[in-house]
Amino acid sequence: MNGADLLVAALENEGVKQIFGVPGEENLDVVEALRRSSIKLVVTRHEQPAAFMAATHGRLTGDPGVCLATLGPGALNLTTGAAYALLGAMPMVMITGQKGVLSRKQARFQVVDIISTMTPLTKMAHQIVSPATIPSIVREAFRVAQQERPGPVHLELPEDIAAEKAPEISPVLRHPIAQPIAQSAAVDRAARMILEAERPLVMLGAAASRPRLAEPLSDFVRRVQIPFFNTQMGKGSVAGESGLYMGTAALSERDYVHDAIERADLIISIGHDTVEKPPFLMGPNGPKVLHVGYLPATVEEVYFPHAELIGDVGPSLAVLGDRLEGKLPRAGALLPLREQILARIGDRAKESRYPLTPQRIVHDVRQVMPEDGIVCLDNGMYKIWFARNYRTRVANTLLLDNALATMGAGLPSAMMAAMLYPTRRVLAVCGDGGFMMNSHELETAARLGLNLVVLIVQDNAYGMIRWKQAADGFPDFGLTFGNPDFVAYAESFGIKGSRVGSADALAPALEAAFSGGGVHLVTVPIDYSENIRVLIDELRAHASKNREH
Ligand SMILES: Cc1ncc(C[n+]2csc(CCOP(=O)(O)OP(=O)(O)O)c2C)c(N)n1
Ligand SMILES: [Mg+2]
Repeated sequence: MNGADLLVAALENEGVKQIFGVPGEENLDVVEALRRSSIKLVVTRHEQPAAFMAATHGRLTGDPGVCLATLGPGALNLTTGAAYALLGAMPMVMITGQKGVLSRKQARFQVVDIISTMTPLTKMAHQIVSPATIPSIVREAFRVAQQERPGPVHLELPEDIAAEKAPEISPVLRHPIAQPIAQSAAVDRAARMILEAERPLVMLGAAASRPRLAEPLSDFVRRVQIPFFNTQMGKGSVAGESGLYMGTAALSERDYVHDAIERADLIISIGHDTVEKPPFLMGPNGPKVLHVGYLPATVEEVYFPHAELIGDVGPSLAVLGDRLEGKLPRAGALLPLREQILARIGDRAKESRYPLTPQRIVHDVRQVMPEDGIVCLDNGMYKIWFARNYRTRVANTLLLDNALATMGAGLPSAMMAAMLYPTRRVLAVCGDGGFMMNSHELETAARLGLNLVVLIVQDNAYGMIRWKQAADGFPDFGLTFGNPDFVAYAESFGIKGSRVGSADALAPALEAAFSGGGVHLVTVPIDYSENIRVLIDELRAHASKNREH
C-alpha cells in the first residue's frame, strides 16, 4: 500500500467511476493504482476538456466529477475548467501531481506554485504531505465540493508522497447530510409578501437547476400557479408543460419577457446567482424582490432583494407552498401577457432562408430532440437564440454556461452527458470558433464509442463579438477566419460528417445522424443578420413603443 493506493481507495469510497485527464510521470503511481481499481481512466487530448467533463458530471449528478493532471503545464491547463466549475457552481475534484516535497532531484524543473494558482479558482486547494492524511482529506474534498454553494476543489499529490509506503487505513465513511430549512419567521415574511402582491412573478435562476431540486420546484410552481420566467441557467427547472412559462431572460432588458418583469410588483427569485449576466436590472422603482436560496443573496448594483428565504430550497418551498396554496386569487395576474410574449419569440421559426436563420435552427433542433434529449451549448451568438427560443420541459436538458461563459466547453459537456445517459439523444451545438478550441476531443468521443451529434453553426467568424462590434457602431474588422472542411475533418477522426445544403435539410440531417448512432458532425451555415434585425432594431422599437404607452 502506498499514498496513491490510499488516494484511489478513497476515490472508490466516494463512488467515483471514472477520472478524466492527461497523466504525467509524477502521476504514475496513481495511474498504477487506478489500473488495479474499479475506476476507469479516460485520457483526453488536453486537460481543459477533462475538467469541463468532470465539472459537467458534478452539474448533472450532484456528485463531484474527478479530473487528473500532472504538475506545471498540465495543472495550468485545468485552470479554465476550475473557473468554469467555480462560477457555474459545479462540484468537481481536481488532482494534480508535483515533484517530491521531501527531496527534489530535478530542482525546479516544471515546478510552479499550483496551490497558489488554484486558490482563487477553487473552494479549497490543498497539498497532501503525508499518506496518513489522505482518507480524511479526500472525504473533506468531496464534502466541500458538494456542499452549497458547490464548486471545484484541488488536491496536489507530490510524487514521493504518492509512492510512500503506508499502512492500510480505512476510508472515512460517508453519511447523508440534511440541510437546515428556512426559519418560520422567514417563511411568514415571505408568505405575507406573496399574499399581498398584486402581480407576482417567479424567476428561476442558476441554482434552480440543481439535480435534486427539479421535483420540489415543479411542485411549488404547480401549487401556487404563479407564472414564471427563468434565467439562462435556470432553464428547464420546472418539469412538464405547466402553462405558466413566460419566457427566458436571455438579455438583461428590453426583451419581450421584460414586459412581464416590468409590470410585476413582486419577483420571487428562486436560486438566482449573480454570476449570471443579469436577467433584469433592479432599480429604485422596479418590482420588489424576494430571494429564495440555499445561501443569502449577493448584493449587487443590479440585485438587492427586499427579503430572503434562506435554507434548503426544496423543503423550504414545500413549507411556503403550504401557506399559499389556494390563497392567491391574483397569482395569474400577469398570465394574459404570456401568449403575446411567446408568439413574438416564435417569430420566423419556419423561414426557409439559406443560410439558415438562428430561429429556424433552434426550431428544427427542438423537432428532432425528444423531451429528455440534452442540448449542450458552447459559447457564441447562437447561445442567446437557444436560451431565448428553445423550450425545455425536462430539467437540465439545455446545458449552457452563462457564468464563465467560456468557449470550448460545448463538446466536452456533451460528451459527459452522453456518457451519463447513453440512451438519451445528446447534441452539442458549437460555433465554428468554439468548436475548434476543443475539437481534438472528437478522438476521445470516438474512442469512448459515444452516441453523440455535434452541430456546428458556421459563419466563418467570431460572430458574437462581430455582432457587438456592429451594435456598438464600430466598423466590421478583424473577426473573421477560415475553416477546415468539417466533413473531411470528421472523417479523419473516423466519424461521420455531413453538411446541410438547404433550410429543409437540417432536421433530416440531424435525424439521420441520431439514428445512425456513434459520433456524427453536422455543419450548418447560419445567417446572423437576424442578430441586428431582432435583438437590436426590433427590441429597440418595441421598448420605445412601451415607453409611449
Ligand atoms: C475562451 C473564450 N475566449 C473568448 C471569448 C469571447 N467570445 C465570446 S463569444 C465569442 C465568439 C464565438 O465565436 P463562435 O464560436 O464562432 O460562435 P458565433 O458567435 O460565431 O456563433 C468570443 C470570441 C470567450 N467567451 N471565451
Ligand atoms: Mg462563428
